Amino acid sequence: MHTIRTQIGIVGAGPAGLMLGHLLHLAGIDSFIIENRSEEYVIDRVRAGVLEQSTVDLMVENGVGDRLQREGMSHDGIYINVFGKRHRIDFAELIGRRITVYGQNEVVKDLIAARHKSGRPLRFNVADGSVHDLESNQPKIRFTEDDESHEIRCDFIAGCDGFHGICRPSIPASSIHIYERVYPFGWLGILATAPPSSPELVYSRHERGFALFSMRSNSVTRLYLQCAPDEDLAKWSDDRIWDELLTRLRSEDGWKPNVGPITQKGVTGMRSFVTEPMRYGNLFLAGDAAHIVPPTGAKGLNLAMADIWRLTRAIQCFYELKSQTLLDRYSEHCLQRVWRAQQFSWWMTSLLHRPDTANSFDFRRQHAELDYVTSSPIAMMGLAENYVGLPLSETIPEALTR
Ligand code: RFL
Ligand code: PHB
Repeated sequence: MHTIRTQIGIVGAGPAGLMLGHLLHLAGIDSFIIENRSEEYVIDRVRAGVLEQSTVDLMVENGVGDRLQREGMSHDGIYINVFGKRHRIDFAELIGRRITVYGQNEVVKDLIAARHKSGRPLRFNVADGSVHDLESNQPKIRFTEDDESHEIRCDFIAGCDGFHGICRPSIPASSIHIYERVYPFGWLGILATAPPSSPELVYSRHERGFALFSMRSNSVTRLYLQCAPDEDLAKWSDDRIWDELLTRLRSEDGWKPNVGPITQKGVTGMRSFVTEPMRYGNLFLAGDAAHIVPPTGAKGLNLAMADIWRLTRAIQCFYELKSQTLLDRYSEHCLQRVWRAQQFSWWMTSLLHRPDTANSFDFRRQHAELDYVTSSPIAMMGLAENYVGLPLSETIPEALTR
């Protein structure tokens, strides 16, 4: 067995693991990142598109935001299409902040480039990952690479390995509490080569169910349809997908998405999920490894970045000030934001989807809520404040802010 010594062992090279590795590098702290997929797979995985201002600021302030600033699309608001009528929610006017549309795969690409540039280790295609001695002062990660066994000995392990990773399941069930809700629907998502026909996102509640219009660039449109959680993609020809998208998104003012060749399609189930606490011994969970939100609020990646910002500060505080305080409060600090995003994501989901089992009361109630949120400036302000997200703020020991 080949032994590796580092300060922080990171499992997972998604946005959370890569950003943690980058921020630690800037702070002069050593880390070793392992990822069980290939570099190409991680970069090509199509996921999030909406970045909160705080995520953009974190990337720019830490030297990984150049391309984001050049190519990211700044949006002042969104549209909500209520049974064919489009309403605009103007974030910039309501609360003076905006969002940026920049694909998660671009974020990952930029972070991988920064990692390669740093010269610090990032290993793709590893197998048999496992974590050990989590309660000790020297937790360990074991993995195999090219049939050779390795053991990483570190001070802390960051479990950044997403919802299906190995870190969370390595915590004894009696030491964590899981809060979960699984929704009775999913999203069928596509990428199409078609110029976006609206400069801003359109969330649509149609009689036949939810649909979302988003984008990735001036020539690529990203679209989603509410479907069954186990929807069989084979039953969806490109023509059927476009028919359904056009039906659900078209609005009375004549707006509809541009149609073009579909280059990627997939189905995603939807769940709300929280692990408490986000720590066991010297294993710290971050991002999707600790919590999942339904994508309607566009919060998952942003929450992952907020966790990483906190975890970096806590680790810095440990090495620079010999203080465990922020590590001890990591979970509590993260969970405040996590639960707020959970509430918002659940609310956006229930506001905009066609419930499977709705009775006529539920339908009328949802309609009244949609009316309220698209007509009252106060209700719009609540949506806007949550959608663009809160700034990252926290009491950080003064020595670390200098
Ligand atoms: P990730 O991205 O899942 O990365 C985890 C990484 O760990 C690797 N891994 C392992 N590595 C080593 N050993 C093992 N045993 C391992 N097991 C797993 C995995 O291969 C992977 O590379 O988690 P992370 O870093 O926490 O990032 C979270 C985000 O990916 C996620 O929250 C977002 O994609 C959610 N999301 C959205 N978030 C937003 O903020 N804004 C959005 O607009 C938005 N839209 C979306 C979304 C997610 C979606 N899907 C597909 C779930 C839209 C969709 C459709
Ligand atoms: C996306 O562009 O992929 C996207 C946008 C908004 C969401 C979810 C996903 O709420």
